[in-house]
Amino acid sequence: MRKPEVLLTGTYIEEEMAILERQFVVHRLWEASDAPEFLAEVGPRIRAIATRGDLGADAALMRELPNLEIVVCFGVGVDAIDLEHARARGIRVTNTPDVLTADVADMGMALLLATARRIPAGDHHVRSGAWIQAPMPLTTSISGKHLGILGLGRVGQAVARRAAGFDMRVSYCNPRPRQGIALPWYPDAVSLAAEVDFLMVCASADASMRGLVNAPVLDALGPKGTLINIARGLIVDEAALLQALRTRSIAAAGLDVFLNEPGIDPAFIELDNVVLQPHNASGTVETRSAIGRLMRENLLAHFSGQDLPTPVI
Ligand code: 8YV
Repeated sequence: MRKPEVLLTGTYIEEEMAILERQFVVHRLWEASDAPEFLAEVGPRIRAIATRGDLGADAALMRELPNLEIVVCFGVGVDAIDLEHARARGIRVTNTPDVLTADVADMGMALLLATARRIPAGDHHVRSGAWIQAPMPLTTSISGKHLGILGLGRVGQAVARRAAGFDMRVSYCNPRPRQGIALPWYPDAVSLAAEVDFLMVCASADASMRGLVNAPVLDALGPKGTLINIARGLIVDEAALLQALRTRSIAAAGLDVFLNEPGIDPAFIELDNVVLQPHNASGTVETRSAIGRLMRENLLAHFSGQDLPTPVI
C-alpha cells in the first residue's frame, strides 16, 4: 500500500519527526521557497496535515488541500485550527491531551514560585555581585495563600493538586461548577480575582475567551495580586496587563504565553515585575516525545480505519 501523504507545517522533536517521515510521505511546508506553488503541486495528494498548536491550520491552507481528511495537532490547544471549516468538510481533527498535563502544571507552579520568591532577581543578585553589598529584598510566601484557577480542566486540576502540596488554599472559576470537585467555585473571573492572591489562567482558549482577563479582573486582583498565564495569550488583555504591571495595580505576572509569539510586545522586557518564559510549559524531552508519539498514533489510527485515540472532532 502506498504511504499516505502528509503536510508538515513546522519542525518538532527530531526523533519523532524522523519516525513520522519513515511512516508517511512527508512534505515540509516551511522549507518551500514558494508556498503557493508548492501547495498547487502537492496539495491534491495531501490527505493529512500535521501541525503544531502555535502554527495551526487556517481555512486558506485547508482550501488548498481538496483531499484533506484529517488535521493532527502537536499540542492540546487547537485554537489556531479552523474547526468550523474542518467540521463543514468532514475533516477530522485530533490533539494531544493528558500527555502534557503534568509538565504544564509544573510550569504553572514554577512561574508562581519564580514570581513570588523572585527567583530570576535572586539569580541576578548573586551573579552581579550585588550580594556582597547587601542581601536581596525580601520576597513573598506562597504557603497559606489563596490560588484562583481560571479554567479547571485537566491542567487546572493538576495545578490544584500541586498547590495543595504547597499548603495553598485553592478556588476556581469555570462556566459551571465541576461535578465531584470540592473546591470553592466562582462564576466569573472578577469575583474569583477579588478573593485570591494568585490568579492562574489554565483555560483552553477559543475566540470567545479573548480578553477575558481584562482591566476589571486585574483591578479585582489588586496591588498584592499576581497573574500567572500558562494557557494562551489571547485570554489576557495585554494592554491592560502591561498598564497594571507598570502602575503596580497588580504586583507581578508570570507568563509562558503571549499575543504575537515569539515577537512579543517589547514592553514586557522593560518590566522588573514579570517572569517570562518562551511558551515552554510542555518543553521537556519526555513530554515533547510523548506529544509526537500521540500525534502519530492518531494518524496511524486514521489511515488504518481505527478509532482516533484523541479526537477533537
Ligand atoms: C505546545 C501548547 O508548546 O499543547 C499546547 O496547546 O501550547 C504547547 O504544549 C505547542 O502546542 C507546540 O506547538
